[in-house]
Amino acid sequence: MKITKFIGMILLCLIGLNSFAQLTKTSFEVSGKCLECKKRIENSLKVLGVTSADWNVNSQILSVSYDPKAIKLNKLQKLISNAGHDTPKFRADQDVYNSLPACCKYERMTYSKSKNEGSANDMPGMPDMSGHSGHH
Ligand SMILES: [Cu+2]
Repeated sequence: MKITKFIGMILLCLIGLNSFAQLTKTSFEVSGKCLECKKRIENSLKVLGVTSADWNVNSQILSVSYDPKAIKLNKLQKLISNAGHDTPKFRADQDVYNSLPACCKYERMTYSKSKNEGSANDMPGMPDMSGHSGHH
């Protein structure tokens, strides 16, 4: 594959550039299934500011090196979700997900839309004192 050589060359160049830019490394979960997904995910981050993106098909963890002055973490995740893959912050559009090849139909990430911290029924003093169950 010629393209891998090409990408390799680009990566080598970018490693050279690393000494100039202040890079941030981060990793987060990206939903995907196969090597096609890996290509899609990594290609979605071939943008200015991102120096490397590597998605692990087994752990579903994406490792990214990027220049925080050029691109924000939210933007990274948005780009990936635009490509059809769920990220912790952005859910891929259902239509985009539907258009993925059959092999790529990963399990959707679950998002807790609104965390109702305070429960509606506030019960004062829950009688749950562990180790105090002795009746006399
Ligand atoms: Cu796939």
